[in-house]
Amino acid sequence: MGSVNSRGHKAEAQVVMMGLDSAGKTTILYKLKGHQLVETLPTIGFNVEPLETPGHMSLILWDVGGQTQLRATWKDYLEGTDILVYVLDSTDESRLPEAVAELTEVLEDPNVARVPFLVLANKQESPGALPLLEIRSRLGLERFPDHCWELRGCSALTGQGLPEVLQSLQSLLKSRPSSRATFVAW
Ligand code: G3D
Repeated sequence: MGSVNSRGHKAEAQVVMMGLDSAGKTTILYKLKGHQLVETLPTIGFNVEPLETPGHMSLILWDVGGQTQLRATWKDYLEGTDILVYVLDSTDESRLPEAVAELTEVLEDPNVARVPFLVLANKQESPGALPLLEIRSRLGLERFPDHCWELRGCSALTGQGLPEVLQSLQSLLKSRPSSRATFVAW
């Protein structure tokens, strides 16, 4: 996955964004691109966009469809991944165990061994959103000591927390392949 430059290195970092359907992945992708109004349809396959971090690091961000029948294809996107972004719907408490189980399965794939990951607790502006501390404890991310990770709250609807997402991607890219865990509060 991704283009290779003349020195045999990938020209841009490959960032793969996954999560259950309706978590807000496509909205996040296009909000990060600077689009104000985003009308989304369920993603069949993937959306992909180039992005740049504040420190001028170039990324290719893949938004992979999260409907149940598409999750079997997630592993096809993992080879060559530099960072995994996993989006949660903070208002969907009933599907949080399912989301955690799917994340665990992804992180067990050998293609993402030691790959840093960023968990985005989206829809934090919603009155029904679970607080970040609660989400943190339910995720149990300490189970993955071989990965450098961050957890962030955000709202793709209001844009709150999205500039910090780009900063996190930049710092996680720089951190590779360290295994330090980081927690960033909403
Ligand atoms: P997906 O790509 O993960 O499947 P989408 O998710 O980006 O298609 O978003 C699913 C629904 O959640 C959309 O609403 C979208 O507007 C909404 N959404 C995305 N981000 C946020 C957020 O931060 N806050 C709130 N409140 N809603 C959000 P519809 O109504 O079109 O299904």
